[in-house]
Amino acid sequence: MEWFASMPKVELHAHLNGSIRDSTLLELARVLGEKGVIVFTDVEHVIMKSDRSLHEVFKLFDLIHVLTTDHATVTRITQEVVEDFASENIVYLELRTTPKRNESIGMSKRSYMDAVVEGLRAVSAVDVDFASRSTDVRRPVNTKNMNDACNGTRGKKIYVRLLLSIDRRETTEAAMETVKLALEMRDLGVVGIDLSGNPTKGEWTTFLPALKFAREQGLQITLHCGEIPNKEEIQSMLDFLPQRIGHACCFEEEEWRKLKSSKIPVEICLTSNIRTETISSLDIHHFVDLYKAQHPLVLCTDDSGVFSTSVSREYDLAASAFSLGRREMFQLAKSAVKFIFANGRVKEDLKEIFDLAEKKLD
Ligand code: 6MZ
Repeated sequence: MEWFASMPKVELHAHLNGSIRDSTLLELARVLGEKGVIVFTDVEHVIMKSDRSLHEVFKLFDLIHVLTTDHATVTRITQEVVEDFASENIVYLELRTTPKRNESIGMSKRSYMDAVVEGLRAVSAVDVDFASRSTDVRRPVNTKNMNDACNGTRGKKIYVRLLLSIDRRETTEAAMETVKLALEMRDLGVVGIDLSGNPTKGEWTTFLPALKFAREQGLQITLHCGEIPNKEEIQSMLDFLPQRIGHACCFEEEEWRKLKSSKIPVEICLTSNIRTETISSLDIHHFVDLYKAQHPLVLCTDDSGVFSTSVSREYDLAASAFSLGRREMFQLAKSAVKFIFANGRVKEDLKEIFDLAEKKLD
């Protein structure tokens, strides 16, 4: 674990509201309990429960969203989530979140996102690079100011880019609004669009117009794909050729063939898949087959708070479950740089970070 924590890593599939510290959720619940908005003891039990079905996970998200409604809390959780990832040597983070409207407290999708950006600005434990297209100029990597990987020194700098999520409960219009917001916020580090939410809800065709528009405008796209069996949807998603997909659990032969020939990178979330019982055990996880086929893969947490995990834990888990050595795990982490949505300048910087760390491997 220690070793994986000290190695530089990239996180490409992390939902903001799924990555909140338990201690923060409990504190927020206590305050709302004192105000009489919720019954703290009921909520405490739900937050601390360790195994949840996929259905229960989405019920938990509805509760988390009650706890994190206001702008100040959104700012706070963003700051904490970035600090937590930086503390385990994540050198590049793509953080995704669903812009939310809540008229009763004057929150629009834009003001929600402004609160997220405020959270990035509030981080002081590390240097956060989160913008922008206008600074797309290659700068020399400052080795002193960079994560000194593999010697235990904690991170000093993290690149953060944002993905705006479309929730599967949303309408075509709401999805389009999210895409327009993403375009408006490109200079604030927004690089793409994610389609997520309860996979038993909504129809793929509802989101297609917004996703096509996003692509035409040059945004990158990642889709939650195959969290439940749905052959028709999985095939349509693969035919759309997104830049990445998340999960890819409930595929059949034909979909595996399509995926492999398309070479669409897959964001793999081991603990999430096991905890939600989407995959029954690690020894039959599709990681093995995709890894052997040299299909582009990246290990991610999904919801580090909800599933009590971290990127380092996911690497540790993969290494022991699939008998992979440190070098192989390092190469896996390094290869993720190819699949990030940020521009060439960031990719070059990250390559340099990984090359330097590689020289220090035993
Ligand atoms: C699908 C998921 C997810 O956007 O409020 N989300 N969607 N599958 C998953 N795997 C278990 N985990 C999280 O973060 C929480 C939201 O992310 C999506 C859900 O829409 C959830 O409400 P934000 O920051």
